[in-house]
Amino acid sequence: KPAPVTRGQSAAQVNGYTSASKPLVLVTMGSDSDLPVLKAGLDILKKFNVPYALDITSAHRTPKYMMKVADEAAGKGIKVIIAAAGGAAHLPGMMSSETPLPVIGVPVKATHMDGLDSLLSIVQMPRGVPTATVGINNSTNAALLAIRILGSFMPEYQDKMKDYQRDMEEAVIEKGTKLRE
Ligand code: RP5
Repeated sequence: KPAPVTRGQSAAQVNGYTSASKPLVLVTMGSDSDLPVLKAGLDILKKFNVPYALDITSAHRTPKYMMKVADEAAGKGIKVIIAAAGGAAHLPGMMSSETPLPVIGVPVKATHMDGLDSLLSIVQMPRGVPTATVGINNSTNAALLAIRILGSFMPEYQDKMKDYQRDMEEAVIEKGTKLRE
């Protein structure tokens, strides 16, 4: 559970997540209530030593700011945007409409519709405005996909991804071995 936030601090800072000075990935969300869902993905970015920036850009509450952030991201050296939102989750698609960068949407389970509303809001984009979509609350896969994209032109991330996949494979094989014993 995230630690309580006091005046002058952001939930991200309180929980040990701070923006890097030269980020490659922008992780943004519709509300700081989405932050607990993003924690697993942020941990993956940290594990792979990916510099990231954090922000809150609501498609509905801060539409002008959201578009500004999307518009400026590529010029600031960002290579991939991860955008999490729940309910009428327009954030990833709207950011995708304003940037040439790949945008990965994380549907957040935030309403009585269990995240299906968020999933469909993000995945059903019109032709011409692609927005990658991971499973509901699956910020882990959003981070891993972002790292794979970085790995396509930064060999060090591709090497780390191969190590991650090998470790995952070994862990599953080991579990199976124990079951067969
Ligand atoms: C969305 O509305 C946010 O992404 C969040 O998932 C949901 C609820 O936001 P809060 O009312 O908790 O701020 O825009």
